[in-house]
Amino acid sequence: MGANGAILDQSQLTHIFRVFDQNDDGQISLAEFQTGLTDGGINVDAEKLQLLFKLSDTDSNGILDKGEFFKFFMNYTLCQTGDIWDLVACVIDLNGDNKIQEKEYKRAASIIGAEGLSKLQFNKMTREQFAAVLRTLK
Ligand SMILES: [Ca+2]
Ligand SMILES: [Ca+2]
Repeated sequence: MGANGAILDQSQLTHIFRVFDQNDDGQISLAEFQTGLTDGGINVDAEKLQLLFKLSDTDSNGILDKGEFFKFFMNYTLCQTGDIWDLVACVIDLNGDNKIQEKEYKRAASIIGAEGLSKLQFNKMTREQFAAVLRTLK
């Protein structure tokens, strides 16, 4: 797929943000996130949506602000052709370089659950390799 085809501009992202932000408080709650994505046609269970939300909430304050949501939605747009674990791996790859650095890996492990992930030998996996690992955990 063409890299440019999936890029959304600021006004499109703002529009999508408003659609998700049902109570119009300028923040996306977990419930708004789940409703927005489910209404948008994503077909995964609430638990995985919660995982996506936590991974997207980079300052861990329990809500997504505009910046966090825009980042998530750009990843969503770019990665939705794969399965849910490709999308999760995209969200984990915070700097978007297609590799999972140790910092990104540690954050993911703390959110996903360290028991599964800590057994792995971490060695700068690519995003695709990481998605494959995530699939084996569930
Ligand atoms: Ca809201
Ligand atoms: Ca946040």
